[in-house]
Amino acid sequence: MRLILHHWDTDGVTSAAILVKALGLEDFTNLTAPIGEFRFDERIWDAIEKAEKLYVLDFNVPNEVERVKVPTLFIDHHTQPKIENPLVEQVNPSLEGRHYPSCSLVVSEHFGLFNAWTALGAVGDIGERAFELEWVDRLLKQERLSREEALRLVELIDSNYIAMDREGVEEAVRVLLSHPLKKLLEYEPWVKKAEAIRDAIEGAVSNAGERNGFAIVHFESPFNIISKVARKLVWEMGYKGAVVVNEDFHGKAQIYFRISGEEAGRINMAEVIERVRALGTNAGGKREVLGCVCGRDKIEDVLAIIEEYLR
Ligand SMILES: [Mn+2]
Repeated sequence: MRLILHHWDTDGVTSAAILVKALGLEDFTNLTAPIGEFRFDERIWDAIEKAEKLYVLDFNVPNEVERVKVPTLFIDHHTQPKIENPLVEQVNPSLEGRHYPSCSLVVSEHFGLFNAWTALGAVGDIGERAFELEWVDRLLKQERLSREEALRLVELIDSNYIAMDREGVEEAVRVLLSHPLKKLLEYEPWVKKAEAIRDAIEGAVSNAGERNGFAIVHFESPFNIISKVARKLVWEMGYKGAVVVNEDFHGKAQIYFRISGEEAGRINMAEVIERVRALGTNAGGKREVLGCVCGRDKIEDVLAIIEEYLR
């Protein structure tokens, strides 16, 4: 059995479809990891045991790949160490200091098969900036896809993982292989998921309260939309920052704190992250962002810290 493990996003799904088509695989299994977790779970390790050949695409898990005991082709574009496992052929231009916008392009170059899937992988990973790349434009034109249609297809394919639908992500590879892209613009399971996600984002944003120019939003949703809600509030609606709380994300709490570039000169986010982490939460982020997953009983404590910085 040929086993393909791929990232859950559009770049991972298109990379898998390109590989299947390039190799003319009739009989294959494709799996993705538990969404949001960069590791192989038991389901994946069980499948690897039955596999005669493994492909790992756009999924940056060098430590897991070091442990596999079957011949493996590991294609990626993320920065990662050189793999020592002799069973693994690692194809990654970043090892030679060359940065690729998507794994789909690495897969296409490796097999010499380029189509609109290659372009969609790049649109998925770097957004509208992909349209500045000559080859993206050319491959989309060849399939008579406009930029808007390409962005919409990425939204539709990504709706599977944003809805935390692991099975949906895995099915997406066969859906791509069996439909022309134009038809997929109306593929109902994806259109419905994308619609539900848009509604959930709109609903959260429209419930925003305000304090000292910062938006404060509480909602409950099984969708992983918290970063999109915060971006919308700060980038599109002009708040100085946003405190967003998903009070029930599969039984846990998600808390997200995003500030504008201007506020980042005033608020020491590294310090906020440090203090939130000291509560025993799983927190991380960068200069303008704090993201945190914790027990629902910790919400009040985390918010108490964040509120000290909203003055
Ligand atoms: Mn990628």
